[in-house]
Amino acid sequence: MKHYMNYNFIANQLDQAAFHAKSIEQISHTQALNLEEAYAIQSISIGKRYERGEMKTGIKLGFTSKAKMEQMGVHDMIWGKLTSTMHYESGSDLPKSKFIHPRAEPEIAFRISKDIDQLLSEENYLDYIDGIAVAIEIIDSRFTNFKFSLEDVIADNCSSSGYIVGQWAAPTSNIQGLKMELRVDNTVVQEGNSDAILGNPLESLYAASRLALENGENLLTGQVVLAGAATPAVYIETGQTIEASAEHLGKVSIQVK
Ligand code: OOG
Ligand code: MG
Repeated sequence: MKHYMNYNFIANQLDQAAFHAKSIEQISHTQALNLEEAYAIQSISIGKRYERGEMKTGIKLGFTSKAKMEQMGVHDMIWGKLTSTMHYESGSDLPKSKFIHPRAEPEIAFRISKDIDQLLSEENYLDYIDGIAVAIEIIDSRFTNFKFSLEDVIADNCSSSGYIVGQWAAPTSNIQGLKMELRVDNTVVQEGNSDAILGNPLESLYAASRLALENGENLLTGQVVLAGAATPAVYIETGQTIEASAEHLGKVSIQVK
């Protein structure tokens, strides 16, 4: 019980930091957490969003590419939840004031067409997915200076704060070896390849199904899986237009207002 109270306190701090766009000190500076505790805090913290009426819209994987692991100095795959208030339409405005120090990164998204009730693999994923798209993820660590340990960032719902999905394509299109780019005001600021994501972004989808099943986390029809960034993330500023593209899948963009 004592532990639970403590988790709740931290979960509330993280939730309020996100809600008010005000950073907090890293948890690991004052308290040691293990991975299990970090995910428990994440779950309580996101529960507070659900209580306010936000709905779960999917899950995101993080650190599925070497580029991201190296940028952030961590070494393991992580996962967090996406909610309805994190979703922005392509071409719309992203209000910078809702974020602390947002960064953008180019991703691949999958749309679920049938509630996931088994491990996905090459053999069965087409029964569960009806769309693949290029996406922008907006990450915004709730920790000062965007600095964290693996456990910190997990407790913080893996920095999830926004996502924008491009036009859905049929899931049969090959998504290996796609050139991916991130542009700020039409200048390429990051270039990568979809293979940077676990060798093939589909591996991220399979991992998402495994993590969801292992953790009793539903992945339901209409929800989205973000596979993780193919390149390091970049800080974004008011006035900028941010665009991500993936060969064959097209483009997606947002204006920072
Ligand atoms: C954590 C989130 C990582 C990704 O795509 O690798 C992530 C962070 O970098 O703040 O979303
Ligand atoms: Mg990401």
